[in-house]
Amino acid sequence: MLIKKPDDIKPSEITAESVYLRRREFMQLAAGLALTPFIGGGSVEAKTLQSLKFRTGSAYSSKEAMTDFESIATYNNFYEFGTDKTSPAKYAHLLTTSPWSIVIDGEVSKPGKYNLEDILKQHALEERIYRLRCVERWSMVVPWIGFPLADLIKRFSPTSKAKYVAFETLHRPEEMFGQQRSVLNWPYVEGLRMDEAMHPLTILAVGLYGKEMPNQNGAPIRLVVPWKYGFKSIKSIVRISFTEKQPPTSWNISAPSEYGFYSNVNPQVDHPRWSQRKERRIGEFLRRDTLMYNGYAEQVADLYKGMDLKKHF
Ligand SMILES: Nc1nc2c(c(=O)[nH]1)N[C@H]1C(S)=C(S)[C@@H](COP(=O)(O)O)O[C@H]1N2
Ligand SMILES: [Mo]
Repeated sequence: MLIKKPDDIKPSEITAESVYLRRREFMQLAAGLALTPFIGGGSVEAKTLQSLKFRTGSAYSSKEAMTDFESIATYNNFYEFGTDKTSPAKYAHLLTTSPWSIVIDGEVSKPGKYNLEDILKQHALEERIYRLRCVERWSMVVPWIGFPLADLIKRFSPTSKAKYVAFETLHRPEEMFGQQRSVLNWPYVEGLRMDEAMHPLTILAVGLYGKEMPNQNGAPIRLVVPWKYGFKSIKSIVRISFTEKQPPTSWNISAPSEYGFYSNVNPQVDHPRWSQRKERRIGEFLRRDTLMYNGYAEQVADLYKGMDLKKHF
């Protein structure tokens, strides 16, 4: 996100499925030659995505047209697999997502290391169709499958000292070769204020389009905070910590003048290097006006009452 000046999406960047699949085969071959140690003899086939059971019809879902699956699964930001939009779809299959556990620690009554399967048994899944707005000025509408983060937080009962929730992505450079270069401070970390984390719009997602999460979208479990720029929605989470102090966040560490802790979608606050007033919805030609809080102002504006949003960007 820092390396190239963001540009509009060229149609050539979003390839048709057949082209993409053929190119992926080629890239896997190339990866096999160049990156043999990371493949480790395992299968290089992308995993077959299992269907999930879930409820539909959430009142929080957007009624806008959904972005097609191919675009959602081939135009990604996941720097652990390279900085190009197309790299995650090519290389994320190298990540082993099972078994998976999550460490819950910090200011919490029930700390521990929990198997993801055991956590998921406690939560009914639902579909949430949300707008996602990247700081690079493109947007999508994604039918996520997940459950409210608030439900998980209540289950582990944070102490009264817990003011923030911090999240950490897996650090496994042998499978995430992007972590072999210091593009970012690994592991990727993010955080929310407790009231943001408890907000009913905030979910942990384990799938999209009715199936389990493609690796490139953050399998097996990622955060989705729809009123914030996409980078707050951290992927492939292995740790959730409850803290008294505001936790560090990867993009803020990397470029503090460009990425603040809050990172709410706000067309009135320019990124230092570009305006945030407009966005390109993937698949559309004309740009749209970017909406305050990505269109979720009615639900979330109260959380920021009295805050100077130019200072707390
Ligand atoms: N661990 C991790 N999480 C991440 C990122 C990343 O590079 N690493 N990129 C972020 C950015 S900048 C965006 S826009 C979204 C993209 O999510 P998507 O690829 O599912 O559309 O993931 C976010 N979560
Ligand atoms: Mo992003």
